[in-house]
Amino acid sequence: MKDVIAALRAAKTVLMCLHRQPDGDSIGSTAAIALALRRLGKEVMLVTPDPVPGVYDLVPTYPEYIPWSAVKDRRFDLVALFDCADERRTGAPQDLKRYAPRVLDVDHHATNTRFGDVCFIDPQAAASAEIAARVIEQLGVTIDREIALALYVGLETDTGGFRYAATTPDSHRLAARLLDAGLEPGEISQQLYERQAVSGLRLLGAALQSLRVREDLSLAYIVLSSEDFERSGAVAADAETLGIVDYARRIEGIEVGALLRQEGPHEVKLSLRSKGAVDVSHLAARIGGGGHARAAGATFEGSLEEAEAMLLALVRP
Ligand SMILES: [Mn+2]
Repeated sequence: MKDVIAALRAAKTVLMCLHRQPDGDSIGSTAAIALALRRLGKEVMLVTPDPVPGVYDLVPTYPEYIPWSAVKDRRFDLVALFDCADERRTGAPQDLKRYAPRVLDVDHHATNTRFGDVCFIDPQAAASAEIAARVIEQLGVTIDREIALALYVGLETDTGGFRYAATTPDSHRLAARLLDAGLEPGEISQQLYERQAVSGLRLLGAALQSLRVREDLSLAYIVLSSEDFERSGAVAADAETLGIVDYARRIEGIEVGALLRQEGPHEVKLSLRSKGAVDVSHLAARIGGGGHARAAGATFEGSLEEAEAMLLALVRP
Protein backbone atom coordinates (compact mmCIF):
# COMPACT_ATOMS: atom_id res chain seq x y z
CA MET A 1 0.00 0.00 0.00
CA LYS A 2 2.92 2.36 0.72
CA ASP A 3 4.08 1.91 -2.88
CA VAL A 4 0.57 2.62 -4.20
CA ILE A 5 0.42 5.90 -2.29
CA ALA A 6 3.96 6.84 -3.38
CA ALA A 7 3.15 6.12 -7.05
CA LEU A 8 -0.01 8.24 -6.93
CA ARG A 9 1.73 11.06 -5.05
CA ALA A 10 4.64 11.17 -7.49
CA ALA A 11 2.42 11.45 -10.58
CA LYS A 12 1.25 14.83 -11.87
CA THR A 13 -0.70 13.41 -14.80
CA VAL A 14 -2.63 10.16 -14.52
CA LEU A 15 -4.52 8.11 -17.06
CA MET A 16 -7.23 5.94 -15.51
CA CYS A 17 -9.02 3.22 -17.44
CA LEU A 18 -12.19 1.21 -16.80
CA HIS A 19 -12.36 -2.49 -17.62
CA ARG A 20 -14.29 -3.94 -20.56
CA GLN A 21 -18.06 -3.83 -20.08
CA PRO A 22 -17.52 -1.53 -17.10
CA ASP A 23 -19.59 -2.34 -14.02
CA GLY A 24 -20.46 -0.26 -10.98
CA ASP A 25 -17.25 -1.15 -9.14
CA SER A 26 -14.95 -0.35 -12.05
CA ILE A 27 -16.72 2.97 -12.58
CA GLY A 28 -17.16 3.82 -8.88
CA SER A 29 -13.68 2.97 -7.62
CA THR A 30 -12.00 4.66 -10.58
CA ALA A 31 -14.16 7.78 -10.28
CA ALA A 32 -13.46 8.09 -6.55
CA ILE A 33 -9.70 7.90 -7.07
CA ALA A 34 -9.87 10.35 -9.99
CA LEU A 35 -11.81 12.86 -7.85
CA ALA A 36 -9.38 12.42 -4.93
CA LEU A 37 -6.35 12.93 -7.18
CA ARG A 38 -7.87 16.12 -8.57
CA ARG A 39 -8.35 17.42 -5.03
CA LEU A 40 -4.56 17.06 -4.80
CA GLY A 41 -4.12 19.17 -7.93
CA LYS A 42 -3.34 16.32 -10.29
CA GLU A 43 -4.53 16.03 -13.86
CA VAL A 44 -6.59 12.89 -14.51
CA MET A 45 -7.96 11.63 -17.80
CA LEU A 46 -10.62 8.88 -17.82
CA VAL A 47 -10.76 6.35 -20.62
CA THR A 48 -13.13 3.45 -21.24
CA PRO A 49 -12.88 0.52 -23.69
CA ASP A 50 -16.70 0.16 -23.84
CA PRO A 51 -19.47 2.72 -23.29
CA VAL A 52 -20.44 3.43 -19.68
CA PRO A 53 -24.07 2.28 -19.17
CA GLY A 54 -26.48 5.19 -18.65
CA VAL A 55 -27.64 3.75 -15.34
CA TYR A 56 -24.34 5.00 -13.86
CA ASP A 57 -25.04 8.63 -14.77
CA LEU A 58 -25.28 9.42 -11.04
CA VAL A 59 -21.50 8.98 -10.74
CA PRO A 60 -19.97 12.50 -10.82
CA THR A 61 -17.43 11.69 -13.57
CA TYR A 62 -20.05 10.13 -15.88
CA PRO A 63 -19.83 12.75 -18.71
CA GLU A 64 -16.03 12.52 -18.94
CA TYR A 65 -15.17 9.10 -20.33
CA ILE A 66 -13.35 9.05 -23.64
CA PRO A 67 -12.52 6.07 -25.87
CA TRP A 68 -8.93 4.87 -26.29
CA SER A 69 -8.86 6.36 -29.80
CA ALA A 70 -9.13 9.87 -28.28
CA VAL A 71 -6.06 9.33 -26.07
CA LYS A 72 -3.87 9.17 -29.20
CA ASP A 73 -0.16 9.53 -28.43
CA ARG A 74 -0.55 11.39 -25.17
CA ARG A 75 1.89 10.43 -22.42
CA PHE A 76 1.20 10.46 -18.70
CA ASP A 77 3.25 9.96 -15.53
CA LEU A 78 1.11 7.00 -14.51
CA VAL A 79 -1.56 4.64 -15.80
CA ALA A 80 -3.73 3.66 -12.81
CA LEU A 81 -6.20 0.77 -12.92
CA PHE A 82 -8.71 -0.22 -10.29
CA ASP A 83 -10.82 -3.42 -10.52
CA CYS A 84 -9.12 -4.58 -13.73
CA ALA A 85 -7.99 -8.21 -13.45
CA ASP A 86 -5.68 -8.27 -16.45
CA GLU A 87 -4.18 -6.01 -19.07
CA ARG A 88 -6.43 -7.29 -21.89
CA ARG A 89 -9.49 -6.12 -19.95
CA THR A 90 -8.33 -2.51 -20.47
CA GLY A 91 -8.96 -2.85 -24.21
CA ALA A 92 -5.89 -0.63 -24.75
CA PRO A 93 -4.80 -0.64 -28.41
CA GLN A 94 -1.13 -0.50 -27.38
CA ASP A 95 0.98 -1.75 -24.51
CA LEU A 96 0.12 0.30 -21.39
CA LYS A 97 3.80 1.27 -21.14
CA ARG A 98 3.33 3.37 -24.27
CA TYR A 99 1.11 5.72 -22.26
CA ALA A 100 3.18 6.05 -19.09
CA PRO A 101 6.47 4.79 -17.63
CA ARG A 102 4.61 3.20 -14.71
CA VAL A 103 1.44 1.16 -14.40
CA LEU A 104 -0.50 0.85 -11.13
CA ASP A 105 -2.73 -2.21 -10.66
CA VAL A 106 -5.11 -2.15 -7.67
CA ASP A 107 -7.76 -4.85 -7.51
CA HIS A 108 -9.74 -7.39 -5.48
CA HIS A 109 -9.88 -10.20 -8.08
CA ALA A 110 -7.87 -13.20 -6.86
CA THR A 111 -7.10 -14.00 -10.50
CA ASN A 112 -5.43 -10.60 -11.09
CA THR A 113 -2.34 -11.21 -13.23
CA ARG A 114 -0.28 -8.52 -11.43
CA PHE A 115 0.49 -6.79 -14.69
CA GLY A 116 1.44 -3.47 -13.07
CA ASP A 117 4.79 -2.12 -11.92
CA VAL A 118 3.08 -1.49 -8.60
CA CYS A 119 0.34 -3.96 -7.61
CA PHE A 120 -1.98 -4.13 -4.64
CA ILE A 121 -4.39 -7.04 -4.74
CA ASP A 122 -6.70 -7.77 -1.81
CA PRO A 123 -9.08 -10.65 -2.59
CA GLN A 124 -10.68 -10.20 0.86
CA ALA A 125 -12.15 -6.89 -0.23
CA ALA A 126 -15.78 -7.23 -1.38
CA ALA A 127 -15.27 -4.44 -3.92
CA SER A 128 -12.37 -2.50 -5.37
CA ALA A 129 -14.21 0.50 -3.94
CA GLU A 130 -13.23 -0.73 -0.44
CA ILE A 131 -9.55 -0.61 -1.40
CA ALA A 132 -10.06 2.75 -3.13
CA ALA A 133 -11.49 4.16 0.13
CA ARG A 134 -8.34 3.06 1.98
CA VAL A 135 -6.14 4.63 -0.72
CA ILE A 136 -8.04 7.93 -0.51
CA GLU A 137 -7.68 7.98 3.26
CA GLN A 138 -3.95 7.36 3.05
CA LEU A 139 -3.65 10.12 0.46
CA GLY A 140 -5.09 12.40 3.15
CA VAL A 141 -8.11 13.38 1.06
CA THR A 142 -11.44 13.84 2.85
CA ILE A 143 -14.24 11.63 1.54
CA ASP A 144 -16.74 14.32 0.57
CA ARG A 145 -20.22 13.67 -0.81
CA GLU A 146 -19.04 13.30 -4.44
CA ILE A 147 -16.29 10.81 -3.60
CA ALA A 148 -18.65 8.98 -1.22
CA LEU A 149 -21.24 8.62 -3.97
CA ALA A 150 -18.70 7.10 -6.37
CA LEU A 151 -17.45 4.67 -3.71
CA TYR A 152 -20.98 3.72 -2.67
CA VAL A 153 -21.97 2.84 -6.25
CA GLY A 154 -18.96 0.49 -6.44
CA LEU A 155 -19.58 -1.04 -3.04
CA GLU A 156 -23.35 -1.41 -3.38
CA THR A 157 -23.26 -2.99 -6.84
CA ASP A 158 -20.32 -5.37 -6.30
CA THR A 159 -21.83 -6.72 -3.07
CA GLY A 160 -25.23 -7.16 -4.73
CA GLY A 161 -26.70 -4.66 -2.30
CA PHE A 162 -24.67 -6.14 0.60
CA ARG A 163 -26.13 -9.61 -0.01
CA TYR A 164 -23.19 -11.50 -1.54
CA ALA A 165 -20.97 -13.72 0.59
CA ALA A 166 -17.94 -11.49 0.03
CA THR A 167 -19.67 -8.77 2.10
CA THR A 168 -17.85 -8.20 5.41
CA PRO A 169 -18.25 -6.02 8.49
CA ASP A 170 -15.73 -3.71 6.79
CA SER A 171 -18.12 -3.35 3.83
CA HIS A 172 -20.89 -2.23 6.17
CA ARG A 173 -18.58 0.05 8.15
CA LEU A 174 -17.51 1.74 4.94
CA ALA A 175 -21.15 2.03 3.82
CA ALA A 176 -22.00 3.72 7.11
CA ARG A 177 -19.18 6.23 6.69
CA LEU A 178 -20.28 6.95 3.11
CA LEU A 179 -23.87 7.52 4.23
CA ASP A 180 -22.53 9.86 6.92
CA ALA A 181 -21.07 11.96 4.09
CA GLY A 182 -24.65 12.79 3.09
CA LEU A 183 -25.83 9.99 0.81
CA GLU A 184 -29.42 8.78 0.59
CA PRO A 185 -29.35 4.99 0.01
CA GLY A 186 -32.99 4.84 -1.14
CA GLU A 187 -32.40 7.52 -3.74
CA ILE A 188 -29.28 5.76 -5.04
CA SER A 189 -31.01 2.37 -5.35
CA GLN A 190 -33.87 4.02 -7.18
CA GLN A 191 -31.43 5.53 -9.67
CA LEU A 192 -29.57 2.25 -10.06
CA TYR A 193 -32.46 -0.21 -10.12
CA GLU A 194 -35.74 1.54 -10.82
CA ARG A 195 -35.15 3.23 -14.13
CA GLN A 196 -35.49 0.06 -16.15
CA ALA A 197 -36.08 0.27 -19.87
CA VAL A 198 -38.84 -2.01 -21.21
CA SER A 199 -36.29 -3.50 -23.64
CA GLY A 200 -34.31 -4.84 -20.67
CA LEU A 201 -37.37 -6.55 -19.21
CA ARG A 202 -38.17 -8.10 -22.61
CA LEU A 203 -34.61 -9.44 -22.66
CA LEU A 204 -35.14 -10.85 -19.17
CA GLY A 205 -38.29 -12.54 -20.49
CA ALA A 206 -36.30 -14.20 -23.27
CA ALA A 207 -33.64 -15.17 -20.75
CA LEU A 208 -36.09 -16.88 -18.40
CA GLN A 209 -37.70 -18.62 -21.36
CA SER A 210 -34.31 -20.10 -22.31
CA LEU A 211 -33.48 -21.33 -18.80
CA ARG A 212 -32.15 -24.88 -18.80
CA VAL A 213 -31.79 -26.90 -15.63
CA ARG A 214 -29.40 -29.82 -15.31
CA GLU A 215 -30.04 -31.21 -11.87
CA ASP A 216 -27.51 -34.01 -12.47
CA LEU A 217 -24.81 -31.34 -12.74
CA SER A 218 -26.30 -28.92 -10.16
CA LEU A 219 -26.23 -26.45 -13.03
CA ALA A 220 -28.80 -24.03 -14.41
CA TYR A 221 -28.02 -21.85 -17.38
CA ILE A 222 -29.49 -19.17 -19.59
CA VAL A 223 -28.74 -18.74 -23.28
CA LEU A 224 -29.08 -15.36 -24.99
CA SER A 225 -28.56 -15.20 -28.74
CA SER A 226 -27.90 -12.12 -30.87
CA GLU A 227 -31.53 -12.42 -32.05
CA ASP A 228 -32.76 -12.12 -28.46
CA PHE A 229 -30.96 -8.77 -28.23
CA GLU A 230 -32.26 -7.61 -31.60
CA ARG A 231 -35.84 -8.61 -30.83
CA SER A 232 -35.90 -7.01 -27.37
CA GLY A 233 -33.92 -3.92 -28.35
CA ALA A 234 -31.65 -4.45 -25.33
CA VAL A 235 -27.85 -4.17 -25.35
CA ALA A 236 -25.16 -6.39 -23.84
CA ALA A 237 -24.75 -4.13 -20.79
CA ASP A 238 -28.44 -4.70 -19.92
CA ALA A 239 -27.74 -8.37 -19.23
CA GLU A 240 -25.17 -7.26 -16.66
CA THR A 241 -27.19 -4.51 -14.97
CA LEU A 242 -30.28 -6.76 -14.80
CA GLY A 243 -28.23 -9.47 -13.08
CA ILE A 244 -29.66 -12.04 -15.50
CA VAL A 245 -27.14 -14.74 -14.58
CA ASP A 246 -28.23 -14.52 -10.93
CA TYR A 247 -31.65 -15.92 -11.87
CA ALA A 248 -29.98 -19.20 -12.82
CA ARG A 249 -28.19 -19.43 -9.47
CA ARG A 250 -31.35 -18.68 -7.47
CA ILE A 251 -32.88 -22.09 -8.08
CA GLU A 252 -33.13 -24.46 -5.14
CA GLY A 253 -30.68 -27.34 -5.33
CA ILE A 254 -28.57 -25.61 -7.99
CA GLU A 255 -24.93 -24.82 -7.18
CA VAL A 256 -23.77 -23.09 -10.36
CA GLY A 257 -25.70 -20.61 -12.49
CA ALA A 258 -24.42 -19.64 -15.92
CA LEU A 259 -25.20 -17.26 -18.74
CA LEU A 260 -24.11 -17.80 -22.33
CA ARG A 261 -24.41 -14.54 -24.21
CA GLN A 262 -23.67 -14.37 -27.92
CA GLU A 263 -21.37 -11.42 -28.72
CA GLY A 264 -20.90 -12.12 -32.42
CA PRO A 265 -21.19 -15.02 -34.87
CA HIS A 266 -18.08 -16.64 -33.36
CA GLU A 267 -17.92 -15.22 -29.86
CA VAL A 268 -19.84 -16.13 -26.70
CA LYS A 269 -19.45 -14.54 -23.29
CA LEU A 270 -19.76 -16.96 -20.38
CA SER A 271 -20.72 -15.70 -16.91
CA LEU A 272 -20.62 -18.08 -13.96
CA ARG A 273 -22.08 -17.73 -10.48
CA SER A 274 -21.68 -20.17 -7.60
CA LYS A 275 -23.42 -20.59 -4.26
CA GLY A 276 -20.03 -21.41 -2.71
CA ALA A 277 -19.38 -25.15 -3.08
CA VAL A 278 -17.77 -24.70 -6.51
CA ASP A 279 -14.98 -22.19 -7.18
CA VAL A 280 -16.08 -20.86 -10.58
CA SER A 281 -12.90 -18.77 -11.03
CA HIS A 282 -11.07 -22.11 -11.50
CA LEU A 283 -13.62 -23.20 -14.11
CA ALA A 284 -13.34 -19.89 -15.97
CA ALA A 285 -9.54 -20.01 -15.84
CA ARG A 286 -9.59 -23.35 -17.69
CA ILE A 287 -10.84 -21.53 -20.79
CA GLY A 288 -8.75 -18.39 -20.36
CA GLY A 289 -11.10 -16.37 -18.14
CA GLY A 290 -11.02 -15.40 -14.49
CA GLY A 291 -12.80 -13.69 -11.62
CA HIS A 292 -13.82 -14.58 -8.11
CA ALA A 293 -14.74 -17.88 -6.41
CA ARG A 294 -18.47 -17.11 -6.70
CA ALA A 295 -18.50 -14.88 -9.79
CA ALA A 296 -16.34 -15.39 -12.83
CA GLY A 297 -16.41 -15.14 -16.59
CA ALA A 298 -14.67 -15.96 -19.83
CA THR A 299 -14.91 -15.37 -23.55
CA PHE A 300 -15.40 -18.40 -25.77
CA GLU A 301 -14.70 -18.52 -29.48
CA GLY A 302 -17.31 -20.51 -31.33
CA SER A 303 -21.06 -20.83 -31.83
CA LEU A 304 -23.68 -20.81 -29.07
CA GLU A 305 -24.14 -24.58 -29.47
CA GLU A 306 -20.40 -25.15 -29.09
CA ALA A 307 -20.34 -22.87 -26.07
CA GLU A 308 -23.16 -24.87 -24.49
CA ALA A 309 -21.26 -28.13 -25.00
CA MET A 310 -18.14 -26.49 -23.56
CA LEU A 311 -20.07 -25.35 -20.48
CA LEU A 312 -21.45 -28.83 -19.82
CA ALA A 313 -17.98 -30.33 -20.18
CA LEU A 314 -16.54 -27.66 -17.88
CA VAL A 315 -18.88 -28.36 -14.95
CA ARG A 316 -18.90 -32.14 -15.38
CA PRO A 317 -16.86 -33.58 -12.49
MN1 LIG B 1 -15.17 -5.41 -8.59
